[in-house]
Amino acid sequence: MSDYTPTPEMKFTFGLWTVGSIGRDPFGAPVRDPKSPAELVRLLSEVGAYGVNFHDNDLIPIDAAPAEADAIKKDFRKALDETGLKVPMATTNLFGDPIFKDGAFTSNDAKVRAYALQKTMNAIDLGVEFGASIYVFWGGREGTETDAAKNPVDAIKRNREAMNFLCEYVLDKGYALKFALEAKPNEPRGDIYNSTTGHMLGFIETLDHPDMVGVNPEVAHEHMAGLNFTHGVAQAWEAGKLFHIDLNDQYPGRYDQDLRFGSRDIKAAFFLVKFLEEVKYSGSRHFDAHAYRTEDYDGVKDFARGCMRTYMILKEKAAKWNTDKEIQEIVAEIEAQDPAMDKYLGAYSAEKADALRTQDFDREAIAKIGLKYERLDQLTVEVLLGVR
Ligand code: GLT
Ligand code: MN
Ligand code: MN
Repeated sequence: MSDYTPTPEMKFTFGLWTVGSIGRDPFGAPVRDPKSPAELVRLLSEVGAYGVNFHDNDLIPIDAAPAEADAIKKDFRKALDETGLKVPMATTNLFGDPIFKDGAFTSNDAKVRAYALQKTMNAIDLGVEFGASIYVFWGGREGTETDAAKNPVDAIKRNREAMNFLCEYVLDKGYALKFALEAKPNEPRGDIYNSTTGHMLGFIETLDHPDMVGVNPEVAHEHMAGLNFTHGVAQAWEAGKLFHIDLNDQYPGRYDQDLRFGSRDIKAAFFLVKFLEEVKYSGSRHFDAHAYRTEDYDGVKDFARGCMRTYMILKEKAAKWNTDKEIQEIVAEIEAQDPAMDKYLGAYSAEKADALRTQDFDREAIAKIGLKYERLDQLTVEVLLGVR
């Protein structure tokens, strides 16, 4: 058993907005005093994180004067240099300012769409200045409360136009930067366009530079929609599109909770970690979550340490699952293939189809075989509960 100390290879990262959350919610005022970006870098270093990500306005307030912006950047840079923390990802806040009340890239107002492009170009420059190689797009306001307000096809076209423009901008500047699109079904809008990772994957293929664009799936966003997160992640991975990942937790059917990773659906978290480790996912493991509103900054550190520790524990449990004798016997049985079927499966040929037509299948006998999935799942639960 290890001591679950985070290592740089795990690439555990947090957004400034995560540990920096001051606990404001729609019903209540902040419960923690704000900390500067540099202070948050030091907090993250203390808990053992590898890196820190930011929105343009997490670092530099939207109305900061140039001198103020320079001073903040200097301070932030100093904290990064002193701690060795990296900035693997950056993003734009296209949701907080009132100008984005009807969306940014999909707004009906051309001035808003143009401003959103301008803001994003500046934010891309800022991210690249601090070393980011992944740029996330979370279109929290790209949606509607009423479909009377916007034609969804126009919204798709506007979104595409913006992505194409910004890909060209990156190419023009010669930046080594890839985009990762993050889906969410709703909140803060009533409904958000491209609501799941699957929608995003479809959308990406319609862009001018699909090779530059992947996804940033978030646990909570797929769980809000009642979906299986690992399946979405697997689809993205298989398509070569898993550029980034947002780890947290969420009860389905509730408001956006952004809970500590693994704190709600431990089995789903286990299968996710097992998947990421087995495919050797090498991107950031970014925790996009918040400490409970009940916490002070010691509690925020508990929260951040907890996210990373749970990941490391689940990684160890996955290794245990892979070497558990009884589990592996069942897995071997499940995966055993009947070589007599090889001649029918795989790529189509007319001969194969003809031969297959004449094969007899004993449907009843095949269907009668028990598959032992109950036993397999119970053994999984017992690994997780620490009794195996
Ligand atoms: C916001 C949202 C997250 C996104 C962040 C990036 S901001 O907190 O809830 O899911 O990843 O814009
Ligand atoms: Mn997120
Ligand atoms: Mn979220």
